[in-house]
Amino acid sequence: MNGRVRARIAKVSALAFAVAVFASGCAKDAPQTTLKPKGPKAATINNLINPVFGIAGIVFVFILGGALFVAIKFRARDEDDYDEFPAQIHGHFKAEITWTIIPLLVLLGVAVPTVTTILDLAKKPPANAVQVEVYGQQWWWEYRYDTNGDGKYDDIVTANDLVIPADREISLHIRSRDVIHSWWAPALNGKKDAVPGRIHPLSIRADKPGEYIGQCTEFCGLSHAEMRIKVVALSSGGYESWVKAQQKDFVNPTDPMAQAGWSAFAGQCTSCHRINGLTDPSSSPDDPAAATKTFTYPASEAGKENPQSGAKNQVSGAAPNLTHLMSRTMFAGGKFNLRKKTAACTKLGEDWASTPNGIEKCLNRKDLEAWLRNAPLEKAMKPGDVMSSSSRGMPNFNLTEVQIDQLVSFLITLK
Ligand code: HEC
Ligand SMILES: [Cu+2]
Repeated sequence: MNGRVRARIAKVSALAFAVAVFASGCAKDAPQTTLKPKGPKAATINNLINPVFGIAGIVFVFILGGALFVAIKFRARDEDDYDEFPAQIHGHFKAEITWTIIPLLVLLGVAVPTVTTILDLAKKPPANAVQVEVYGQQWWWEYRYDTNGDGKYDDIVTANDLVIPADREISLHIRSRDVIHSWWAPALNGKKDAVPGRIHPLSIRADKPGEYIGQCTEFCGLSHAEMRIKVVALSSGGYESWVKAQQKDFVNPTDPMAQAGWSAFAGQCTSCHRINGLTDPSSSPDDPAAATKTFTYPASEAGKENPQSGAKNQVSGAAPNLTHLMSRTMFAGGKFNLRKKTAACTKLGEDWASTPNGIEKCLNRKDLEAWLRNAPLEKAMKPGDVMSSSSRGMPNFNLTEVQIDQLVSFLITLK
């Protein structure tokens, strides 16, 4: 192969690589693109991106084109050219004014719409906005709702899926329990950091019902990449019924397997997880279904790291509230889907279809069992979720397979 052929091959492959990199930006199924806004806030941002990108493109073509033009037109043609100094234009008044004023005008042209966009996005949400506190944890998002307008975010406490009504403004109050996270659902608005000790406002609004995907965008530890965001926008009727369902308390399970899981849960899981209105299975050991005494959580845990102790719906501070676990679409910070569509699955009864997005799917029993078997297992489950008394994660309990089956039977009743 001679040198020229080799150089050509190198050129063609460099071009092919550049095209491939460029084309990879055009993926069809790219739910996290900011360039396809699905709500007015994101549309406002997009309306700024487009003209600014256009201006930047013109500047790019103009400058590079000019540089190329000069480089080619005035290139050295023979030996003498190397010694000759080009004509100097230092102090050329007209030229210097021109190349100062043009960039100034360009920057002004970009600054005006930028500032109006910032002011637009900073507008206070209307009084009837849905109020939700977003609470960043290592590594999952908790969502706490104030549905009765008393200023306390204790009416619904949930995790992973942020359920909202479509076509209504949602006023988010973004906080963090531990480290700095950043909340970003690109189709709905820009990102906002979640910083311990601060509350950052962000409004979102989805034009239509649907799911809007995002993720934590501030490195927050080992499982940062597994701290996903999913906004589930429902019709207003769908949202109202979701709110009603979420405010229902725990119902004693009747299936014997689930009852055994209930006892196991009360014994091992309640130091971290809350279930609203959980009754105490040990108050009536012979007939757990008859248990009526409300479960009391260990005194050591009461109010610990809990900014709203005494709240109506229990916030544990450090672990997801599981009262309506089965109404979610994913678990463990969105690392796993809670449901799976498989041909041969066991349907889980009538209520099963009442997922927030109304899609009937089967339980992802395999991952849920694996989670209980050993959540912190490196790679398999969630790295960094290592058990120690001070750890943030879900520990390994060394549960037996029988206990795992019982616990899953119990968790399934948390609709
Ligand atoms: C030491 C505190 C702790 C204990 C005890 C604990 N968990 Fe967890 N659990 C967590 C944390 C923290 C998470 C969230 C982890 C994540 O998403 O990274 C979690 C997540 C879960 C989830 C997923 C929930 C969701 O919405 O993402 C389930 C289900 C669960 N735990 C069940 C159990 C069961 C059953 C037990 C008792 C056998 C138990 N947990 C005991 C801390 C705990
Ligand atoms: Cu994070």
